Amino acid sequence: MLDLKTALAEAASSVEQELEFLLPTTDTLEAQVVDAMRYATLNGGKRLRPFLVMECAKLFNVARESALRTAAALEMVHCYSLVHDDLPAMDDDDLRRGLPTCHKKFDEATAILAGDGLLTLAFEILADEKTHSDPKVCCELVAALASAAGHQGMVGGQMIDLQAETNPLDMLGITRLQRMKTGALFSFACVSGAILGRAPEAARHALANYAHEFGLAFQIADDLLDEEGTVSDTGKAVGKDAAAGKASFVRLLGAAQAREQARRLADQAAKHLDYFGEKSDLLKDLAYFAVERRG
Ligand code: GRG
Repeated sequence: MLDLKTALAEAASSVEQELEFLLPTTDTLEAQVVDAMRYATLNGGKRLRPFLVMECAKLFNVARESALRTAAALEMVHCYSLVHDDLPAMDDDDLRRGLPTCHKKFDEATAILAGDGLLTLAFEILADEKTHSDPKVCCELVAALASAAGHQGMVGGQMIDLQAETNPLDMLGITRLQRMKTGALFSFACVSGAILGRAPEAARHALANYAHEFGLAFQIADDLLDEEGTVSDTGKAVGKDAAAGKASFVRLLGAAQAREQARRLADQAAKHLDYFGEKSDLLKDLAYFAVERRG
């Protein structure tokens, strides 16, 4: 079996090609927003969410094109969230993935539109029969991504996060916030494989539980990187959350305990995959990678 590093690189390269193919190009008057959509998406990134889609889809022998299109659609939603998160009205960041943020490269209005364009294109892709021949499966994908990205998921979590600067949260509050803001897209990444493969309920449950623990472990690692990482590790500004006085797992638990908790969560995430046997080994490895990563 491939080692995780090679498998991640292969998935990243496949999704890059698919994104390149699915993202429009134009020389008509609206070209600037299309250029900004491409700039915000074809710019590196770890492509962890697409990898999760592809690996989970493999558990159910899903056709590669279905998995790739779903992976690319999800990455577009993730990239939209990064573009909007970087705006002056939100985190006000100049650097993303080691490059100028979308509003710095273009302008604020273009960045807002580019995010909107990516979000809506993602749903167009999922609704297309090329993603799955059964319209019910397409509808299920669309509904699941809408709920993960919307007010009960990422958008709701972002709202709570913005308010957390003035309304500090306790452990339960932070866990709920992170489950919504970061965890919901990871859950979609895992469960979409099961939707595409029309998997039984028990398999969906196992993947949803894996995604839940994975998302929290990933977030704790992100908090640790914000406190301990460097700009060259992460390709973005660091230390901002702490400077803004935002409560985080690391601030509440301290770095050592937070790291321990992240490792425990990775163990638990891996345990949920026992249901799938050794076919899920790379997903197990990914949970540990998410905790130990440096960027
Ligand atoms: C604006 C609706 C809206 C939501 C924004 C996802 C998000 C919500 C904000 C991003 C800010 C942030 C640092 C969140 C913490 C976790 C996270 C999503 C990190 C970035 O994901 P990675 O590490 O990034 O997978 P790459 O660049 O590798 O894709």
